[in-house]
Amino acid sequence: MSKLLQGKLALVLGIANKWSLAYAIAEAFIREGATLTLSYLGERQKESVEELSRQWDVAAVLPCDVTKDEEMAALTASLRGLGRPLDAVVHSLAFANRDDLTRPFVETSREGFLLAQNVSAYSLVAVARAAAPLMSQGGSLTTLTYLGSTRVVPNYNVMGVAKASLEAAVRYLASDLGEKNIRVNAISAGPVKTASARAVKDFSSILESGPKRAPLRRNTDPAEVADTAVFLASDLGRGVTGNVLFVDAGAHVMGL
Ligand code: IMJ
Repeated sequence: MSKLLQGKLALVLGIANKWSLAYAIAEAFIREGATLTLSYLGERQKESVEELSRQWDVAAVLPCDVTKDEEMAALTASLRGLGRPLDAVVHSLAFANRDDLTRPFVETSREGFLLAQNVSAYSLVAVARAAAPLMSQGGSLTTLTYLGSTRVVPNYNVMGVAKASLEAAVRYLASDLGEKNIRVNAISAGPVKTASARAVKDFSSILESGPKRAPLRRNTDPAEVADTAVFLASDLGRGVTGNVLFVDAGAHVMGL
């Protein structure tokens, strides 16, 4: 069978290590024949992303701090330098102050609120603006979200509000960019033990609920999140935009 992303150029933002959802997505994109460009945040991640990228067909490893307009402009310039159109972008990044994910939400400071919004939600708009001019043949922009955007999940707090904003941005970007045949979607993944989640208090007990509560009676596997990202980036997803797709073993449908 022909590969789903053969001949496509993709940018994946948000690989921190092998456990990142972005890493599973990069692996699946490679499996399906895509050429990758990867981004890293700061010098500390540079080495580890470059190290991980050596096993793949990677066209470029580029710096990208989504809070800096000059780095977004440099990202566009570097991608343009590759001399071929960009087909797909995966945005898999978020940040909130750790304190804001433990203290009661009502105690969130203005600064902490704006930080979470800036890195976790506005960054999708910044990435869309940086990438859209390069998607001359249309394209796909996919972000990662979580159920805490629409339901209260203990401790998710300021990230829940940022994810609500992110999901709304998905819809407005889909509306703006649709005329260029650029599709914008989010994948709402069930809990996965990534570096972002490991820091969460009682994460093990959250993972214990999957096999008991989820319709599929198990937790979410990063590989199935990645396969949905492949679908959205591929021609099979051509009619899908402005959507939030749950890849969570069905957990979101349950009332109790
Ligand atoms: C995060 C906090 C509270 C509950 C949580 C999570 N649950 C899940 C997560 C149930 C699944 C992970 N998640 C979906 C996230 O979006 C995490 C974002 C995040 C994590 C950290 C930890 C370390 C830090 N800042 C962070 N910022 C965002 O300093």
